[in-house]
Amino acid sequence: MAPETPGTETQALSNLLQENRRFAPPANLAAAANVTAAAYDEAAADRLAFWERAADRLTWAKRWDTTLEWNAPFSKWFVGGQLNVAYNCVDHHVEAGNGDKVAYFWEGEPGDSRTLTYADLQCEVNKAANALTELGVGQGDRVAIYMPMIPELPISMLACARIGAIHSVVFGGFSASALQSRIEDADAKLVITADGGYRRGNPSALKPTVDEAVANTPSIQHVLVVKRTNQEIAVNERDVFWDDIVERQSDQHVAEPHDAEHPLYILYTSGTTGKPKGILHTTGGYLTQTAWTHHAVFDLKPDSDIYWCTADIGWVTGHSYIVYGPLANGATSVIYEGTPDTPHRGRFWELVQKYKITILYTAPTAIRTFMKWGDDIPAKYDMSSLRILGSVGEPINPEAYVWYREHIGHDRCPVVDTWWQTETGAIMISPLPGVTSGKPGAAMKPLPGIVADVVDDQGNSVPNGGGGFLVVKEPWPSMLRTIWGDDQRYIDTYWSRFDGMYFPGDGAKKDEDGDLWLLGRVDDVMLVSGHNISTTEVESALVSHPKVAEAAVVGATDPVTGQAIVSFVILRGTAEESDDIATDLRNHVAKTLGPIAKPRQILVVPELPKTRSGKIMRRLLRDVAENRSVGDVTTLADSTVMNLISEKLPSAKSED
Ligand code: 6R9
Repeated sequence: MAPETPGTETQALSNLLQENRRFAPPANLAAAANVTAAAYDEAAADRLAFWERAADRLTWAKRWDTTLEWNAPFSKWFVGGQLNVAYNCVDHHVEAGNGDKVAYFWEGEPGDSRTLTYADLQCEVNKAANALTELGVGQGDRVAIYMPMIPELPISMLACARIGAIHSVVFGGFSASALQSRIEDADAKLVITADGGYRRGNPSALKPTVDEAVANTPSIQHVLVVKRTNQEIAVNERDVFWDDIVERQSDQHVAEPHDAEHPLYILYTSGTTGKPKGILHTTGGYLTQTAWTHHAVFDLKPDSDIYWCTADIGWVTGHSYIVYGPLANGATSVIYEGTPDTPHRGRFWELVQKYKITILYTAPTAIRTFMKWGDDIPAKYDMSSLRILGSVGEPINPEAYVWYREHIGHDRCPVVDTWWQTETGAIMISPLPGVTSGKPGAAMKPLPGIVADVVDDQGNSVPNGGGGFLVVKEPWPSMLRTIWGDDQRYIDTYWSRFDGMYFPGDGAKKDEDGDLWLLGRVDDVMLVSGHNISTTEVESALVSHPKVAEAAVVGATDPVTGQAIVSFVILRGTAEESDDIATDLRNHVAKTLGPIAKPRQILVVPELPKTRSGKIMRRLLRDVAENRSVGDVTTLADSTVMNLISEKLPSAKSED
């Protein structure tokens, strides 16, 4: 574990954290698993044949001629094939005799609920598809969707998919200018929205934001409005109400097949800088990989599982693992409209108990929040239905993983840490719950059919025990096809750092067994006395202290070491802030990772700045650590957080 000599290593990231805990798959789960270890060998023997078998799980109107056409970095999958995504997600299950099966148990934040069977979903999607056609939306047209987490959101997405219109879902927390720029970039014809949704106990308006955005977007012909909260809204000439136009449509609609490479949706990612990128996903490859990974990674048994992904549908996790993957597999899912603390901090566990949820997929940020709120809250609920737990969005700290296993999974449920991105469309690196002996904090291995590696800055594969850049070396079915309207930016952003390899922008390491650990965005890596140290490892070391619930670290300019590590920590519910906490934590990190990783400064803060999808925004913390005025906070979930943190500065506990 001794740090390498500065300057001599070719690897890009130090490997500091040691983790020896292992969790083998439960025997009964392994014995009945959808996917076994054989899948790795099968995919290694013939990768394209493996993906062909995955594609054959879907219903094709016309089978493809060529599995992959690869004109690097542009791919086409299942070329010549035709299928309809909405048919696969809905009609197929009704025709198979499962019309009465529940597709979605929907729970509103105020406690209202709706149950939609596959037959109900078919009627609703057909009516919405007919309404879109009446509104002049046709194949290839773009539809912006700006909605709360209500059933009309997946219904709208499926209606677009059905008629071959391209949806662009914009997260309901974004501002009018963010919505406007996304409408403009995609040149959308229609916006689908709602008067508002419920958040933190109150109706929260959406329609005024749409009105503001579309005042300047001449491409928008209509705004289709669902009434959710019945709050008062301005009504403009181009507005059409869902109740008026959708409800009077026929519930019959013939789903025409679309080309396998027909665009399915655009989803914008902001990244760290610049104009948002419109990530483009297409039809056949995307549905193949979302459906297969949902079947494999969550071991979904459509007849007995109740599956809940807590993400917002406005993010890729919701697209792939609330809408397309689960529906293609005929799953029964739960959708929840609101926040985990409304009306009380046990709301998630109340839902697990109420719906007897068997598979739960959530984010490390949520898990750390639950740790902070205290173990006693989940302990009040019956969680015995759970059998698999998933994590996505950020590296999961080993301590958060172990807490999740113990306090939510009662040591019975494997935890699958799933690495992927908006750009990859579907899960790429993850344990398989019936195969892998999990290590807390590790995403373990690329899934069968995925070829990923860790390379040094020259693009050479690092040996086991080494750290560097994560890359994907072969095309995969659900990969982004381009950035909407900007092929050159697609090439520059993802394919120019390493020749012939996809570079996602994340750091990673291979441990002694060759298993993969994600180490955060390479933009966040700290350079301390010549060592590249990942934020993830230091944060995980801090979270492994019994008093710490959450931590964020950044590198701040330092006259002696180049950069020095500055840590922001949130204490657990039970922990008291004491005078020696900073010394304690600094020593704890030094003991866990080595003296090189010892933070210069520890700040105890009440909150951390996060994006609306829960990722920590270290850029803003760097501003605080370097005493600059804080930069652009428009993508923060709560813009007041930075004031709370800055107030803590004078009392900064620094030692040397
Ligand atoms: C699905 C999603 C992608 C970025 C990605 C990485 C981080 C996601 C992770 C993870 C470590 C995991 N990320 N899952 N890091 N372990 N299991 O989150 O998509 O919003 O596009 O973010 O999130 O940094 O590059 P997206």
